[in-house]
Amino acid sequence: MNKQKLWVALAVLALGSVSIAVNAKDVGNEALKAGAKNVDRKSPATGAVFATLNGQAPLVIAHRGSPGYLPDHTLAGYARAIDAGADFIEPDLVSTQDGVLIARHEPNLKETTDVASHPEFANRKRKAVVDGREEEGWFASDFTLAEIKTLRAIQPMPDRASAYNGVYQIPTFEEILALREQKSKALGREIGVYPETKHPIYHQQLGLALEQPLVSMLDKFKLKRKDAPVFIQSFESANLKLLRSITPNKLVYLLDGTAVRADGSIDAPRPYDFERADDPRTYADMLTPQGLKEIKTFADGIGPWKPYLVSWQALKINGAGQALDANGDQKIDQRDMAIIKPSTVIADAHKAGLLVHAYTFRNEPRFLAANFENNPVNEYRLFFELGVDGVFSDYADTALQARRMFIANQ
Ligand SMILES: [Ca+2]
Ligand SMILES: [Ca+2]
Repeated sequence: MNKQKLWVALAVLALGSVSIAVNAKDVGNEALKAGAKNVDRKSPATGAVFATLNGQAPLVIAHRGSPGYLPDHTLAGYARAIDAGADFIEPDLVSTQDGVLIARHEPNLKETTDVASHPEFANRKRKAVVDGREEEGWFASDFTLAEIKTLRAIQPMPDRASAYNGVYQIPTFEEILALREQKSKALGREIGVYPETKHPIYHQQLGLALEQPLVSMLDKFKLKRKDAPVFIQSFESANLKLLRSITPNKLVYLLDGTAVRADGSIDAPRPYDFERADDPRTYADMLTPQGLKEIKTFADGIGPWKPYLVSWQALKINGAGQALDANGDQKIDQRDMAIIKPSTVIADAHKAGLLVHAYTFRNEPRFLAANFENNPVNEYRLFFELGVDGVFSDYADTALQARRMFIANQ
């Protein structure tokens, strides 16, 4: 079935209440071919074989360390990714009560630490509003670093190995930079660090702003310079603009999405700083050529959610246009989706002079569209062909293997 026929089928379907299944290969392989065909792999700047902004090989960024194998954001996880060959390690930063930057994906410690099993902290459990949304748990800003150090990291994803739960401490940003320095010396290569300021406005409101402590710590390790192997990332542009005024480090604007609809369109939220400032624009608005031009005034690159580059549509939908279980495994996930033709975001961003580092690449089949046939290497290959400048991966080893294969097959 060609794409036009698929759309007709979906349109007809929307009127009735029956469901329809289409073959992932019919839809996705067409998209894969379109991706490869539309890209001139040779960089006009360097004549190199990559269609990246600078013509160099795409970076492998060890997203949260090695979360596919060890609990997120642990020194052991970062070290494992470095030993596998990752170019960058990626700590998410939140603040303790005493103003120390630690690596956690959320200010709420509930999902990624064993805090719930510490009776001495039972009375710290409370509700808090993070970026306008109320949640309950234990919040890093209620704990001193000394108290945080009595906790241990746990794996938040139930289908990933839990064998190392309770083993590792929560690292500080300082410890991570020390590890980076030591490993760079030992391995004879400069390992990059890619810190993310989590919920910048939330931290500013607590009187625990992340920006200055982050820059001061980079300075302490002689990394406060434009050519340092550092990218600072944020989902808010307001604090990137602030960072621009206090450090020469390279900055990356992250662009989030809420969901991909069954038809492949993306439900794009507003950045929290835009919400606060009554700016009506969404992340999708910032990915137009005009939005990208604006981003270039305060950042060196963008970190978009993957579907903004290559989206997907449901292989089977119901009369209400909702995705159904297409492969019959009683679950609805990526395996029930087929990728569609790539967007022009990478080309548009490159035209604006911006790097494109896409997130998040994962090995588990439930995160892989049907066309990739349960093989994450196929997904990396498509994004490398499209000219992505870097990939945030939960499995740096697989991303590196995919990069080696991509280079070998040139
Ligand atoms: Ca992150
Ligand atoms: Ca399914």
